[in-house]
Amino acid sequence: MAEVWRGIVREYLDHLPFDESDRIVSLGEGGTPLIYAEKISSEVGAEVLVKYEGMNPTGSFKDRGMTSAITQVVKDGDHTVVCASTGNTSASAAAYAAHAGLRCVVMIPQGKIAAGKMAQAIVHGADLVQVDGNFDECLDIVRELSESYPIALVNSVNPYRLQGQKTAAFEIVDQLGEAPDIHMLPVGNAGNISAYWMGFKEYAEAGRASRTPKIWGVQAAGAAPFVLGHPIKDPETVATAIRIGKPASWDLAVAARDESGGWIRAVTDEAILSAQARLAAEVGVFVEPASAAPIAGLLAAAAAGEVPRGATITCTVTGNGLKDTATALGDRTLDPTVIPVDVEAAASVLGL
Ligand code: AN7
Repeated sequence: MAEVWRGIVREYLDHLPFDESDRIVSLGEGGTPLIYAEKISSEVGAEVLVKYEGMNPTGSFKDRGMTSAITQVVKDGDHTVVCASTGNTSASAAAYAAHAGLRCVVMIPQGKIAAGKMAQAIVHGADLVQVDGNFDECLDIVRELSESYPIALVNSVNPYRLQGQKTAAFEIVDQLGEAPDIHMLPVGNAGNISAYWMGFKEYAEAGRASRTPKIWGVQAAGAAPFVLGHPIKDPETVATAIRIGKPASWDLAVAARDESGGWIRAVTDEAILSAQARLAAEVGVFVEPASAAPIAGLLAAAAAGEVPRGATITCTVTGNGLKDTATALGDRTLDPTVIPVDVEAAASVLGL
């Protein structure tokens, strides 16, 4: 019988702050595919592989950090968790809290969450509150709430979140048999870039890879505080997941960028949507807009002649496109041609 994936905490227990006796709260997250992107590879002159994190139980990479954060919450004996979110953290927190029998409270920026993500928080039974403000302001509120009330904060400022999320870097090295030359990912609140750098460094120190990759982070042009060098007040982008102006893990992300010899750049919303469409149509991988940012960044770097020929480049595509079908469809409608129950009509409409 084939071995069954047991979720990231059990699979990487030796590298995480838990042991066999802990009650591990898992939905079987991690073990996501690393998929070769053929056309994009030949276009940029490198081997490009996408780490499809939309395959996680709630459809985003957040599940890696949530299994570890909620496991620790249960261990600590807390009964309520809280988070601010642009959508994916709340979907994940709601699901893992439901599994563990905890109350989940969520603060989201009003009107700026993709429908699928909001539906997830609702069906998993979270207490959802919209704030007349942006993500950064929501995070300020939940930080204060968690200081004043017996509620555990499960945003990525909770160190157990990054512990779980670093396992994606382990998987990439396990899948390739070595670290890539370059790893690319979208940057919003900057937890994930920090977690990947920690993961790549730890695996190299443990002798599982002979080197660490350069980290290339990509932001949306209207929400690019790292590119500007300072937090911004009114972030705006079609990629609502990364509509963040005051990233919590600022120093860790800057360290990931600088220690790895990498960079953090910005791409336009137009380039993001175009990269999203290419991933869907050419690679067969449907991602949400934020997840396409690294591909857009890679294409821009290639156009500028900055992609080393033949390099192995892994790109984390962080969330599933099913969460936000409206943005992906654009002005395309859901009304394909209707025919009678008739083979001739089918052949005719297909031009066969
Ligand atoms: C699909 O859910 O911040 O740089 O509250 O959902 O670690 O913040 C989501 C972030 C990239 C950015 N791609 O990761 C939230 C939230 C997707 C995301 C990011 C997010 P970080």
